[in-house]
Amino acid sequence: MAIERTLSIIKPDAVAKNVIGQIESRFENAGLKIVEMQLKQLSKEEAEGFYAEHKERPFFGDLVSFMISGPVVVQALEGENAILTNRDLMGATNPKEAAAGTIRADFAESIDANAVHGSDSAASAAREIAYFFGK
Ligand code: IDP
Repeated sequence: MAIERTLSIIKPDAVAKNVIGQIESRFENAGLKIVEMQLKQLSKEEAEGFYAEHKERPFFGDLVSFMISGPVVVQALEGENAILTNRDLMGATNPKEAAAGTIRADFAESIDANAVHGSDSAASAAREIAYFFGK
C-alpha cells in the first residue's frame, strides 16, 4: 500500500463539543500522522472556495454558513492508504447511517453538522491540501 496524504477538517460542531483530542486519537491509533495542522476561523470566501464543487446543490448556503459558524481544525494526515483509512474512520456522510464506532456515529448530530471532512480521492486530497497549505 502506498503512503498517502489526505485533507481532514474537524468541523465547528466537533470543535464546539470539545472533542478535538478524541478525534485526533482515532487518527493516531489508526497509524495516521498529523503532518500539517491549523486551528482557524474560515472566511466565507474560503469555505465557498473549498466546497465549490457543491455550489449548485440546494444545501450549499447552509453548508457554508455552518463551516464559518466557529473555528475548525484543518489538517493533513499521512499514512498507508490515508484517504480510505480516514473515510473509514469518519463513517457515512449522514451520521444516522454511519457504522457504529465511527467518528460521525459517535460525535455528529446531523447530515449538515457531521463533525469531520475527509478527502474522497487522491485528486481531491492534492487539491484540498494545496488549497489550505500550498504545495
Ligand atoms: P462527505 O463530507 O461525506 O464527503 P459530500 O457529499 O462531499 O459528503 O458533502 C459535503 C458536505 O455537505 C457533507 O459533509 C455535509 O456536511 C453536507 N451535505 C451533504 N449532503 C447534504 C444534504 O443532503 N443536506 C445537508 N448537508 C449536506
